[in-house]
Amino acid sequence: MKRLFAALIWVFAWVGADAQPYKLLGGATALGGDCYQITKAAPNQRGVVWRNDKIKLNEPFDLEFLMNFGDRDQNGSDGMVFILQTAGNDKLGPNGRDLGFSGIFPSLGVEFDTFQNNRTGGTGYGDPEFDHIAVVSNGNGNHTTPHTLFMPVPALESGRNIEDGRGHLVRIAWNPTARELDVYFDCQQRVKLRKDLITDLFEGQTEVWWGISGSTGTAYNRHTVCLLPRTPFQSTMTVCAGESGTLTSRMAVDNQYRWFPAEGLDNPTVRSPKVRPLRPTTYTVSYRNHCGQSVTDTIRVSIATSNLELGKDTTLCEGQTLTLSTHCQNATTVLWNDGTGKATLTVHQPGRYWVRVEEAGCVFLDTVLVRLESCQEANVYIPDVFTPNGDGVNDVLTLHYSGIDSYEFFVYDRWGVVLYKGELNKAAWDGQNYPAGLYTWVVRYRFTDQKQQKHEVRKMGQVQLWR
Ligand SMILES: [Ca+2]
Ligand SMILES: [Ca+2]
Ligand SMILES: [Ca+2]
Repeated sequence: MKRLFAALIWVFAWVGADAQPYKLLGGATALGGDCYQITKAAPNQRGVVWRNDKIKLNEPFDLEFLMNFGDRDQNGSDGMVFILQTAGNDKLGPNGRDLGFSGIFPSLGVEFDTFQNNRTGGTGYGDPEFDHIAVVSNGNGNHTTPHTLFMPVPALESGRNIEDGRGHLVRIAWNPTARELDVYFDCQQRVKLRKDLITDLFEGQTEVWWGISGSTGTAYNRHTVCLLPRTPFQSTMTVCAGESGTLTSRMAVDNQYRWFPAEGLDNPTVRSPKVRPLRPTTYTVSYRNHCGQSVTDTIRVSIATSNLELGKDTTLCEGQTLTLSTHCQNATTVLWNDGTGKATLTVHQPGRYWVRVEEAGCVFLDTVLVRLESCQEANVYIPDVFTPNGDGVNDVLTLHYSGIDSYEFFVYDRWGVVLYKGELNKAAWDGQNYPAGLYTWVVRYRFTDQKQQKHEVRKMGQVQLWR
């Protein structure tokens, strides 16, 4: 009887890896949760928070932040920049106009710039007078150079000041298929950049460090950022058969979720219902996002099953062996109750046997009871005396049998030398030229029982040769 015991192993691995999710450099400090102060409100500050979970650019990402640029509009500076880079997570540029970002390359930066550098002319830095968003590469914030990939636009469509002491919702989304980077500020799309980041910027590397830096100069502000709960929305998930998993929606602004269908869910109105589907199911969840938009996401839940099957409880004929098999082609590990790890187990004794296999990240268990049975379906009989003296009576040693498919019959002398080997339909041992005495025999035979199961039996005994 198959029994399943399963667990999603990767869930535990993921929790373990999340223990130290960020690295702070410069004046950056952790504020608790996923919030960081990048700079305090003081001149000539700089700081960066690097996340330890690298981003894969060959997969989509969709990140949301709450950025606060301080409350000093007059003499406030310099802003923050969202960075992707492959130089390492020990990098921090200088303070001032490059937002703690210069000198880091290869890199891409989405800058949120609150200070117009060189506003009176000079060498020119290309900063407009309004608080702006731009996309720049390789740590160079000078918008008069080709390093600016997306020219400055007002952070808010209205061009209003963003150093207002309030948190601003920033969303940065990457679509690797369209090779498009989208930046939203307070729910307004402000940037749509088409660029092959992997090839054009990162020399083919697909995994990049990511983080947020910021700085102040002679003018200053306090800069903070919070990563909004951003459980990466899975479009597919797998639940081990017989076990439950957890669906997770993105964060809703009003904490109201509607999952459909409700079948297989413990509660269809919470953000993270437990799911135990009886069949593969596509669930949809509707909610309102931070921008107040009604959003629908779908998750396809599949069920990981196993071919593990030790079969029904069975019997073992006395003196025989039985072979148990997992029938699993794709098991990553196998463990039988005797500690062995092969796909099959040879059973000599009755008892309860169990096996544990890991397959597709799930654990499956099965047990089978093996009872002892005296099988009368096939038998052999070998006399214990024979007299090869030519009198026509009992002159040869003959193996008597019934119900046997095949056998081998061996006679040994006292030193273990084979004197005779008999097979099905082959003549019996005539014992000629051998002295009177005790000889050992071994017979190995095979038969098929009424359930069409094949068995092999080995028997051993002795025969007295008289003259
Ligand atoms: Ca600036
Ligand atoms: Ca700028
Ligand atoms: Ca401003």
